[in-house]
Amino acid sequence: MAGTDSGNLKTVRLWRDAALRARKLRSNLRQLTLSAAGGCPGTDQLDSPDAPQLVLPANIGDIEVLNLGNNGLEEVPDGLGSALGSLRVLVLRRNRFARLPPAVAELGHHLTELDVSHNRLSVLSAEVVSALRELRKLNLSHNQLPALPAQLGALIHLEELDVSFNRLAHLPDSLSCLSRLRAVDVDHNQLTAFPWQLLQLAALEELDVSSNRLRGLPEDISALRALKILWLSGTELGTLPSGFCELASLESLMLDNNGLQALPAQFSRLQRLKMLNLSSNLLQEFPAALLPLAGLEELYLSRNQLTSVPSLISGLGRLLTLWLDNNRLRYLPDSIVELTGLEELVLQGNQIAVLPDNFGQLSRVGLWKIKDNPLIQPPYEVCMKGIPYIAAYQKELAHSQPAVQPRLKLLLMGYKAAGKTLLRHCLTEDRVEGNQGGEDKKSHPPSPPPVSKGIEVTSWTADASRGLRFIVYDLAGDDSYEVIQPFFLSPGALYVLVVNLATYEPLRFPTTVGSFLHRVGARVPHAVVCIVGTHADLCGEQELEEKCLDIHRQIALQEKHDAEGLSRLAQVVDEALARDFELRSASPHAAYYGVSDKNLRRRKAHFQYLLNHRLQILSPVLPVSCRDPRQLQRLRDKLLSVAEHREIFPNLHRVLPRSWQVLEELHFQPPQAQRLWLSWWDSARLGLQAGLTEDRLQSALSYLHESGKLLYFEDSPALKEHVFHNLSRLIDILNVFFQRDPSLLLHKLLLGTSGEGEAENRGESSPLMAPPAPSQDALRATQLHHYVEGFLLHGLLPAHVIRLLLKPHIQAQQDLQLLLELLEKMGLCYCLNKAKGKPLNGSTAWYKFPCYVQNEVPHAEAWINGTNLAGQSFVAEQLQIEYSFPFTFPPSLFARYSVQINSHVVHRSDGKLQIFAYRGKVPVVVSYRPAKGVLQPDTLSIASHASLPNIWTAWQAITPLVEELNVLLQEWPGLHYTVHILCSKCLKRGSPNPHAFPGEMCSGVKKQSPLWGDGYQRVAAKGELLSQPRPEGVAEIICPKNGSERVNVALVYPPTPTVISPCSKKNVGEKHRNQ
Ligand SMILES: Nc1nc2c(ncn2[C@@H]2O[C@H](COP(=O)(O)OP(=O)(O)OP(=O)(O)O)[C@@H](O)[C@H]2O)c(=O)[nH]1
Ligand SMILES: [Mg+2]
Repeated sequence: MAGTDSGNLKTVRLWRDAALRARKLRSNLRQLTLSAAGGCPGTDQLDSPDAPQLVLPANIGDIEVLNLGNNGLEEVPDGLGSALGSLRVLVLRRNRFARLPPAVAELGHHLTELDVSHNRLSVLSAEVVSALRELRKLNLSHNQLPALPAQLGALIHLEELDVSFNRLAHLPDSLSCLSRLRAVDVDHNQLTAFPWQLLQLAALEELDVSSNRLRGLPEDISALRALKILWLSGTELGTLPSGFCELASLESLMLDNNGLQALPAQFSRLQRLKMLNLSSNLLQEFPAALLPLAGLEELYLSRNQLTSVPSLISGLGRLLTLWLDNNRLRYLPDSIVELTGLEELVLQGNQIAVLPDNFGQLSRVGLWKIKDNPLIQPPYEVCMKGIPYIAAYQKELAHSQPAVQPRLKLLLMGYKAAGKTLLRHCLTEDRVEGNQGGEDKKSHPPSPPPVSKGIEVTSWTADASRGLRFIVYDLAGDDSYEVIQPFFLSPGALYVLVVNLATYEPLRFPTTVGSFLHRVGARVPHAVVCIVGTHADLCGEQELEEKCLDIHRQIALQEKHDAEGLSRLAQVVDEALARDFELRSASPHAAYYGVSDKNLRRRKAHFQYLLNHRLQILSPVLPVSCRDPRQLQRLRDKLLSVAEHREIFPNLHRVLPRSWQVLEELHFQPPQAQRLWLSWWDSARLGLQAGLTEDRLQSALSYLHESGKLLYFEDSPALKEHVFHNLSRLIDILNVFFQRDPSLLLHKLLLGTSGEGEAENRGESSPLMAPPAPSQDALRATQLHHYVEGFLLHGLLPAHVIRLLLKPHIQAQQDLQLLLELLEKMGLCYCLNKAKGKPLNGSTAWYKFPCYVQNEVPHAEAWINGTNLAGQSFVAEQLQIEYSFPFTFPPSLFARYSVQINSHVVHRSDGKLQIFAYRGKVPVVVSYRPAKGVLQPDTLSIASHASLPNIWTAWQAITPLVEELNVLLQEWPGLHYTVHILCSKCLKRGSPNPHAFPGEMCSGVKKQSPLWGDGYQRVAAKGELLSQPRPEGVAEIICPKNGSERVNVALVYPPTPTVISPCSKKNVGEKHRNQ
């Protein structure tokens, strides 16, 4: 198979040819295009038993160009041969001809062009072929021809011949007589050697032999001296003969996918080469023979095994395009910056740590890909932003004093009571007591608190001599924190998964280890994880060994299972890609029915990404007892040695601009240090003080986020306006809402009321640990108790009770308001009774925290129409988009999503697994169905219904919700999920297993754009839903679950684009910032 690049290039060429052809035809020929009734054939027409009939109009004797393409014809219209005395060009492409229509022979003495591509020809009649003596161009591609007749040799005027995508194993000998042939396409056939007949064609300028198993080229290929364009992608060449280097006219050469390990030395004689594709070969060294090819403009060397690029590459001064992705490059030569004409530079998937100085000189580069390199200098986040940012960074570095500041974010995760907090105390305290003293000691009590305080962040100077610090995030294990935990998982951190070995048993692996690994992997692909087993002192020696081994074994099994699952999915995509798009679109039974090649390739790339970015789990399990100082010391040493690994944690070893350090210091100085968060503008002002302009501030903040010092959600449209530098205060506040203990909550409320009117207790000591409040009015206590119950059962709290809860943390009413807005933005709660943007006019605002909702089903009254989607039959048509999550479902996703949709719906009623609501007057249902075993994955679906003529209202209702979900899912780049549109007929029938049309379906045969892509390019996916036209000329689509049943196309495709989605928060943010 030709590679992706060759696919792209080929497409470009095809387009160019088509455009030229069309222009030529338009210029001065009399043309006629005829279509069968019903327009172009869609899926349904292809399957219909009756072939359409065409009738030729009268008086067409002077027509020179006749286009009968795209009509599903099996026979040409009657009288074709006799009626068209002047016909020169006949287009029969995309029909159903099984043989060349005999009538075509009658046109032979004047026909110069014949296009019968994309038909079902399996044989060519010698008689018809030999009649076409005047032909200049013949297109027979995309048929099923096993051979060509010898009579082809009689078409002595033939200049262009396209027989690609057939089943040819040989070419007829007579082909060698066609001395005027200028362009030949025999790609995608079953040739087993380079056809000698072609060597006789001295006029040949363009030749495509790709995707045949040639296994080598003849030495006398040198005979093709006129050849300008040669495509040899995927032909298993292995080596090139030296005669190849005599093809001195070559301008474009595709040699990708050929197992080439080297090029012949004389290759440099191909001095006219402008485009060379050597991707997907086995080159270990950059071929020296390329360096003298001074005219090269495009050079593709993707997917080889190159370890370096010679500095003489600067001699290729005309290069516009240079692709070096997916090699093993560790650095680039300094001279690469001299290639100032470069417009495309692709370096993704190498081992590059440092970019040369003055890299910013490559300012013309528009297509820039650098992902998946262990970049240190400039830092990864700068490189990702593009060449102008690199230029700015390098300029800045040159003017500032670099300072090294090793610091690493360390996250302790694990099931509740795994021993995280004690481990944190022991790891950090002993050290402090040992030799350093200072800040850390003061911030920790000598022994851990009896009750979990929730999430905590502390700083731990692990190696004073190097100044190495860990910022330790202790993520409480209780389920209630699941909804906020993901905010703290970020790339570039060290993850420590803590397991209680005393209580561990093999059956508990999924809950205590497996699910945590899945969560981290979904949020932070490629994260580095180390597994620590605590409570070793409570286990016998053999028990310890067995348990550690079991964890190790089960991790390996889980990894294998996931990787195999992904590979299988990738294989299905490959198989679908190997089939032609039209074949795929012809049968609703086919996998990826109707999905465009582009979408499939995107999906394939996503699977590849997931497979290449598995977690990096450092084995084996490290057992430790918090009672044994020696074991603790061993663990400390281990963590330090992991952190020291340059390849694993490049961040820790990089040199940072002085201004970044100043920025950090400024954030933590009074008065701003006291504030809960800073707005982007506040932060930008500090940046200016540090000498950082706004454009460069982003990189500095991303760095501070990754190294754990603050939280800055660059990718979240809702949160990127804030910089959370006061971590401990923010976390204290978040903890207040997620400590599910009723007595603690009540205690806090009583404390809050006791403070009313008194001097405010603003001490730093936790209210949790404070002594019980003085006696309260019993009535008041009962009332508060009632609120606590309502909160824990339904997630409901009125604003004034929230104020009581937050009393120790909040100064003014205004702060409370800001904080509530923040909680809404974070997707933790929403205001029940506040209309969008309107004040409450004095009434109490009630807040709902969906993660607390306990009732299984929403209150049925809200679903006034009395419909349910559980399987009854309906009068209305059902629309249901289903997201399914075969590997893992982020535990907090449904709760977060419940909040995200609030601005789009009214009259909602929430259950633990379902939300009933309305978009205007149209009902919508959002349902989460947890997995039931391996065969039925977790699903999240969005549904609505309406009568068929009004089905657009249902689309309008669910579209913003779908978009909202796509936005949310971007927070989990390592998550695999699929999107489907369930068959409305099946739903109506109450089928327990309705057919699922692929969500990235594209519209029929003509348009190849995606309905909405899922997975990889999620940003692109967003919004495509509404911008997607339905396939023209297709009214119904067959539902394969029930053979002949047809579903109205309006139930599978959204209507023509009419509505702009209201959910572009990103734009709102941008606008705000630009003000
Ligand atoms: N014997 C023994 N007890 C331990 C060890 N590590 C932790 N513990 C005890 O186990 C209990 C739970 O430990 P924590 O550190 O609070 O657990 P955690 O993982 O922080 O729990 P959450 O914060 O609720 O998720 C405490 O009583 C600890 O004293 C250990 O290595 N040996
Ligand atoms: Mg804890």
